[in-house]
Amino acid sequence: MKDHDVLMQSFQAAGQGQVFRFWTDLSAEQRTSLIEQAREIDLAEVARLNDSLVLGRQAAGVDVSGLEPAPCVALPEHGGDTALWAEAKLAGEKALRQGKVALFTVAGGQGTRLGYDGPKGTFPVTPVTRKPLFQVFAEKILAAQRRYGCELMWFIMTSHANHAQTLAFFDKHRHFGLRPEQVHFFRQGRMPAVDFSGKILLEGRDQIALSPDGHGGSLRALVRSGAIERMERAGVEVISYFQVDNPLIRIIDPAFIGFHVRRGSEMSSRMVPKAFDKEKVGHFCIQRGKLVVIEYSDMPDELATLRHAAGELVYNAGSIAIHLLSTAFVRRVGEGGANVVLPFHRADKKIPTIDDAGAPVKPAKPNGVKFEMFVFDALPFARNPVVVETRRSEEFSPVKNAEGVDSPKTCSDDQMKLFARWMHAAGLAVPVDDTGVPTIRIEISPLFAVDEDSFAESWAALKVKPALADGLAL
Ligand code: UD2
Repeated sequence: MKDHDVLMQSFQAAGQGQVFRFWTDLSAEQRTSLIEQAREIDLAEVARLNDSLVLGRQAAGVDVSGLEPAPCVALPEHGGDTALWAEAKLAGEKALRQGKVALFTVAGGQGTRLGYDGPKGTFPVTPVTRKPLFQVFAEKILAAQRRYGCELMWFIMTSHANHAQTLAFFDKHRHFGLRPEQVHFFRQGRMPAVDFSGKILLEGRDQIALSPDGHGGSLRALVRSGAIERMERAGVEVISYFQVDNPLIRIIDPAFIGFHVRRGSEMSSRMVPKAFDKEKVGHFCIQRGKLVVIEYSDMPDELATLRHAAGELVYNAGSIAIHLLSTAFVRRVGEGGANVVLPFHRADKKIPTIDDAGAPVKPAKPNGVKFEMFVFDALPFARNPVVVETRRSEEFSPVKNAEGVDSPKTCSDDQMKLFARWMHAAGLAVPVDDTGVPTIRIEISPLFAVDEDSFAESWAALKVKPALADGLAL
């Protein structure tokens, strides 16, 4: 029997034979493509997920029992120990100089909310020169390499949908000054969507409805793609994990790295106090002794809004999806031993499909379920996880929506506010409105400065200082 007959039979046996119901109509090429897609599917995994998440044999929803607020390392201005912060910074700088740190961007999302046609990392994000997100990160890497005298490996996880475009973009822009060999791309895994009775959906006669398996899928993709092995061979011990949508992020922060290393942590996280009660960020909590993140959509309102007598929020630690992971931990979780399996989450969606005649169906309401893993679900498996506070204004302003909160406009304003603060600290008079947004357009490349101190240094070193009158791009 041919290989594909065996595969088709296994689908029949699993009650998923409908995937091949147009087989006789397909060309040889279409058949090969359908077989390749089918090979990506782990039928036992789908059966397990159907049982637990779709057919309702397990209580639906995330367990929110027994929650307590998680302890965090506070910033010095919020009572954190200044000496500890200084020691952490030194330890992080040492790890960087020793080449123990690599960067990892998850860029496999579909960016639907932004309505931008292209990989999100190619979105022009800076206020004056409209640099794309990928370039901002590349320049931060170049700046860190200069400062720490090391070469940093950068891993970028793409999706099937945006992989080729992402690679072409880096080629076209000559990797923004990085060596092509230090930038590594790999695609994340996909999961099939099922209807409400657990049947895998077709998107076309020769196309299974497959979609990215969530940023939590990055851990197994790091292992399966060989990225972890590459890191191990290069002596990398710490992976700086970040999302593609946030240009403010300090992707190489020695103090954060230092806390992670000194605590012997396997997975560390950045937190900001929530901006308002129901901000759309995860909540760091302790649940039966383990650190967990409860996503905003799962957090009961009464907990999200609960306040201490003095008025401050009890569950105030917001997750901004910035983590450090140890290489050994990613290998352990990514390989998925019996005791370290990341759960899948169910998302009911409108999934374009076809009817029995093969005609396209655009559903008006959710018609099926997608399965996704979240990276923060690895936290309960991590030894000594540490949560470190950061300043929102210096680290977090994602581009998610076309308008309103977390939009290109708010992100551009936040970048300019930050640059204006550096400039004010260096004694420059930048005109700002009452919210701190400069009234002239300014932009500072990471190659010029990455913080207040480096700005002061670079500015002092400029022989000819540019005028500020109409704006400034350094
Ligand atoms: C995420 C967090 C939220 C908060 C917020 C901060 C989840 C579920 N929630 O919300 O708690 O920290 O970020 O910005 O994570 N991605 C992939 N592959 C996928 C799916 C996503 O690479 O299959 C990437 C995507 O490209 C992006 C990141 O993961 O860089 C976040 O994805 P999102 O925008 O869907 O997450 P969001 O805004 O719901």
